[in-house]
Amino acid sequence: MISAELFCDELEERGFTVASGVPCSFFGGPIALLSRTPGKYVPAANEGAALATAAGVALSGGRGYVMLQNSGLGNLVNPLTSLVMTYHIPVLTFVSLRGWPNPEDDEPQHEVMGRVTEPMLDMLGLPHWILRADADADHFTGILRDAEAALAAGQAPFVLVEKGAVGKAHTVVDETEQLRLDSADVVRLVSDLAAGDPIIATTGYTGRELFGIDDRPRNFYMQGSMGHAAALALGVALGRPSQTVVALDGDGAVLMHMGTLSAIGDHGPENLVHIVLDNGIHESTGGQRTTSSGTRIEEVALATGYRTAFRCDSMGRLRSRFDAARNSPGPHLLLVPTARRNGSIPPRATDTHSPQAINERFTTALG
Ligand SMILES: Cc1ncc(C[n+]2csc(CCOP(=O)(O)OP(=O)(O)O)c2C)c(N)n1
Repeated sequence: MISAELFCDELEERGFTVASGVPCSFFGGPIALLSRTPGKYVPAANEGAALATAAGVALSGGRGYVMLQNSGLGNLVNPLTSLVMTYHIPVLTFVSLRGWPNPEDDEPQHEVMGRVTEPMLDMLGLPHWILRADADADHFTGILRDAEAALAAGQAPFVLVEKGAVGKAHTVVDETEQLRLDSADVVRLVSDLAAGDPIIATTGYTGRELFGIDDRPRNFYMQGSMGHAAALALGVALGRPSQTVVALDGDGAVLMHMGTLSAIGDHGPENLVHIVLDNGIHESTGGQRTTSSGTRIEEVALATGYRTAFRCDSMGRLRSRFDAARNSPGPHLLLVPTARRNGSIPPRATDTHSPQAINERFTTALG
């Protein structure tokens, strides 16, 4: 393992002064270190935007790099092929290797990408190296030398990062106290109030919390596919117009594919209630900050055409707004500021149910 300090310092010494990305816990150390200095790390909405930002840094004469989880490689491929490769813009990309080398050691949503990450880069003709868990400083600097040669040759080099290859660093927590609710209390209340309604829960801790609190067949735990819970709920709502459908989302996930708010606002499903647990961080990957503190997601929802959108900073308000939303035409958005979780996080739904079983029992429960 190399330390997070060494990772960041070696890149900075080579002139890579700006990083961008979407967090994976594998990069928790470097992101925590870089985030201590304003301007060094840009928390991107999605992986494609991270790549484009780093490409912009390169166009301006600087050097940028990107860090992402391989589950987000699909989000990156479009600007990779159309922008970085086509315009020959030198950007260095680090991709974590989830679901690899043994997919059984990881969650099921990582199985396919674990298997195809390297072949995908081969197909695209991109040079790549693996930073192994037992790599030392010499190995890392050797990879960086090779990557720099590839950049100089107009290629887009990738470094694939094994679990444990880069060390951790202490995350500085923003303690600015807003009125924030306990997310488990919120999920419990929503699950109670939603009674027989289907709930589509976003990836990470939120779905786990719902599973731990109240595992019912009408819950769809969306492990992976970050940012698409609301779009999935939109589809379900369209297929079941007489049934209230609840999307239980996270701020990082909403920001990742914020255009979906516009699609929902435009389409106007009357039976959709979209709840966003806004803790201001990507908590499931270690607590890296999102940009939600500067973005009024509920106001964006209203601006796109949601019928109502409210910030609910008390349990009483959430209860009354949820009841009102269920009983009046939507789409509705309820944004709930939630606190960083403390205590243990419930297990993943897929430790108990296979993804296919989650699908089948959800479909059966919908009738
Ligand atoms: C496309 C993609 N990029 C990155 C990830 C890794 N990832 C899993 S959960 C998560 C954080 C989600 O943040 P948020 O929606 O705010 O929920 P929280 O973790 O705070 O509950 C990330 C970045 C992923 N699963 N998919």
